[in-house]
This record gives sequence, C-alpha cells and structure tokens, in this order.
Amino acid sequence: IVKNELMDEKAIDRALTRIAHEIVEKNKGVENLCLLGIKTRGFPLASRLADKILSIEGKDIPHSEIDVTNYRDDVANDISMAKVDITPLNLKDKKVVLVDDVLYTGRTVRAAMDAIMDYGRPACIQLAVLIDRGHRELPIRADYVGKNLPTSRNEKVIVNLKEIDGRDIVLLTKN
Ligand code: 3GP
Ligand code: 5GP
Ligand code: MG
Repeated sequence: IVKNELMDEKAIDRALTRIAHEIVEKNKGVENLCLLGIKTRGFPLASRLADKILSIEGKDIPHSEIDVTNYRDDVANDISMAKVDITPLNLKDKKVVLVDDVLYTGRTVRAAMDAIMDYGRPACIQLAVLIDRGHRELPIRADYVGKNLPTSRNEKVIVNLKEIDGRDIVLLTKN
C-alpha cells in the first residue's frame, strides 16, 4: 500500500481557518448559527471551527455531534431507524452547518439532513467538509471545502485528527 501525504497539521489548520472565515462571511455574522459534526471525525472538526469563529467574532457557537448511521439507506434496517443519536441542541430556525471529514457519495449527508428534518425545522442547512473526494451518487455539494481531491474509487483518504488519532494528517492510500 502506497501512502501519499495530502495535508499536514499546518495545512489542515489553514483550511479550517479559511472555512471559519467563509462561514462568518456567508452568514453575515454568526447569529442563529450552530455546528453539527457528523459522527466520529466531524465532531472535532466542528469544535475547531467553533474555536476559530470564537476568536474571529468573539461569540460562542453551539456545536454538537450527530450520529446518522441508522439513517443511512445502505446501512440501516427498519428497526434501527427508530434510534438516532441526534444533538441536544434546539435546531428550530437555526442555521445549521453540518461538518464532516470526507464527502464521498453524499449518502451520509443525505441521512444527516433527514435526521435534522425529523428533529426540528432549521432555517437552513449548510455543509462544510475537510476533503471532497468526488464520486457523488446524490445531488449534494459542500458549501465549504478544505481540499478538493479527485480520487479513484479504490483509493481511500485517511484523516487523522489529534483528538482521536493523536496527530493531524491527511493521507491518500492506493492499493
Ligand atoms: P470517521 O467519520 O470518523 O472518519 O464511515 C465510518 C468511518 O469509516 C468513518 O469514520 C470513515 O473515516 C471511515 N471510512 C474510511 N473509508 C471509508 C469509505 O470509503 N466509506 C465510508 N463510508 N467510510 C469510510
Ligand atoms: P459518503 O456518505 O459521502 O459516501 O461518505 C462520507 C462519510 O464516509 C464520511 O463521514 C466519511 O468519514 C466517510 N468516508 C467516505 N470515504 C472516505 C474516505 O476515503 N476516507 C475517510 N476517512 N472517510 C471516508
Ligand atoms: Mg466522517
């Protein structure tokens, strides 16, 4: 297996700094904004964006984790649909920014949107991802992208984050 380094710690941090600025710019401030990190690695990314937005705007942005495994069309069976681990945040009329590490087919994001809509009607939903690796199977795109990365289907992007993996790095593996 060949591994290519795509982003180091600095590159990841710069991308997140830029995305934090873009979120503030696009939303003309941070009013009613909240961040929802998707399952494992989306959450530390959402926390980092909240930290950066705090230092840019001086305001704390509510952020939380969402686990949409049970909403995925290719994973869920009908019984598991009942239990979704969604956020303690009140999402009604909020501008929700979904945050994930890698965007691929778009099925995870579709599932997240479904879970959010079941939970309460937000004002809007936006999407921030560290890596967009292409291969969408649904009409979904990200509003904020750390790095666009054309990949083949047999490649895999490895995202390591300090909070979970002890280091910050993005690698591309080829079999
Ligand atoms: P993560 O969100 O914490 O990074 O999808 C569940 C986990 O499997 C994800 O954890 C993701 O990193 C990892 N993963 C790695 N490659 C793939 C892939 O090609 N598809 C999916 N769905 N998950 C992958
Ligand atoms: P999708 O649902 O868009 O196909 O895939 C997105 C989800 O699967 C993300 O939560 C992401 O963690 C995971 N994923 C898909 N492809 C990859 C990949 O190449 N690398 C990593 N790290 N995660 C992936
Ligand atoms: Mg993920």
